[in-house]
Amino acid sequence: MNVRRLTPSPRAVDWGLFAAVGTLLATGVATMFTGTPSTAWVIDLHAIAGVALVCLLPVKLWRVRRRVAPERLTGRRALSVALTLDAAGALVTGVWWVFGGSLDLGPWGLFHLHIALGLLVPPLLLWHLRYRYHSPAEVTRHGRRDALRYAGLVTAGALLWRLQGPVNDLLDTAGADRRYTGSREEGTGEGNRFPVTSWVADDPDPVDAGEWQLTVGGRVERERTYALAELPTGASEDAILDCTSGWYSDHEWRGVRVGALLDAAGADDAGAWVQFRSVTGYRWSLPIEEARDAVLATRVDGERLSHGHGFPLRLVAPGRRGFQWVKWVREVRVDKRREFGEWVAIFVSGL
Ligand SMILES: Nc1nc2c(c(=O)[nH]1)N[C@H]1C(S)=C(S)[C@@H](COP(=O)(O)O)O[C@H]1N2
Ligand SMILES: [Mo]
Repeated sequence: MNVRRLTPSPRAVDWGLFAAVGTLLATGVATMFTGTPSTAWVIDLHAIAGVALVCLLPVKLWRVRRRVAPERLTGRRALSVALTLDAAGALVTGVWWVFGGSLDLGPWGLFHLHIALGLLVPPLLLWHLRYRYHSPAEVTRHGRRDALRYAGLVTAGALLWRLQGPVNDLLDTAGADRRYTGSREEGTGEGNRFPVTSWVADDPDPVDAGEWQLTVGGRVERERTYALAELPTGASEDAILDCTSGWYSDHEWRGVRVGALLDAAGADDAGAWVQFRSVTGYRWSLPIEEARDAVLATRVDGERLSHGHGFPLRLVAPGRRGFQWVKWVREVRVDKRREFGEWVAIFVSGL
């Protein structure tokens, strides 16, 4: 078989690279919100676009190989080299993760490195395109044949992605226990012994349980406050905490059902969102129907929550990614609209 017959025309390769990077960025960011199996296709698409990139990058490098000879290296070409190395790094770390790799980078690991390298590709690519842009009209000359080649490439990508599961199982790698989100299991069922993850240095002093109070307010008939001992903590929920930094942990959480708190305070009919606020300013909202089913936990697998895991009270939001499980909650607020500022708060609350 002649590889060149399978290879899209040069401009189509360039546009394919662009489309692959765009897809990888969009799906990579979207995985932040994939917490239920119905969203598994987002990661599938991410992986398939990754395979496409693995196939297209060598084609492109072969075509331009003479331009990057050391004696012909200019500033712009150095940028192209940096882009290539970064993209290759993102691919290698992604594939390595799938097959169970790990890396100890202090507070960070292989998955963080993958995210960092991946996020750097789009800006480098846009910068590169400022100098090396060609009109998409040039693609259409070979349009039909290129479309077929791409259909073949995507199919091959999907098949390869299907194969990684059996390969991981066969080799019994650490990648074999990955959830469909890409996360790997840690400390399931072992009480507080699972990773403590705070995002952007959100690291308050231990909360004094004697002074701490929970307020239920906003659009409610009667604002309520509770001391820790007053909370009606009879609810239990088995739920998986799945952090976007690549681990998950399944536990039995015990505490108070949010719906019970809303009923006691008399949530207003106009209330559509419920916001959970931490003592640190970190906060997140859920639609009110979903919030009613969520639990504010004081215990994990029968143990009192440790400080790192959010003592005295942390949100357990089944089906949501970990960053939405607010720790050290001190306020539940019912509102008509969602507060836009929480998107900022989750990044800066620790500063
Ligand atoms: N107040 C507050 N809550 C937070 C965070 C934070 O930084 N501050 N980190 C979130 C993230 S990213 C995750 S994955 C989970 C981690 O919970 P754990 O530390 O108990 O494992 O808490 C979430 N809740
Ligand atoms: Mo997280």
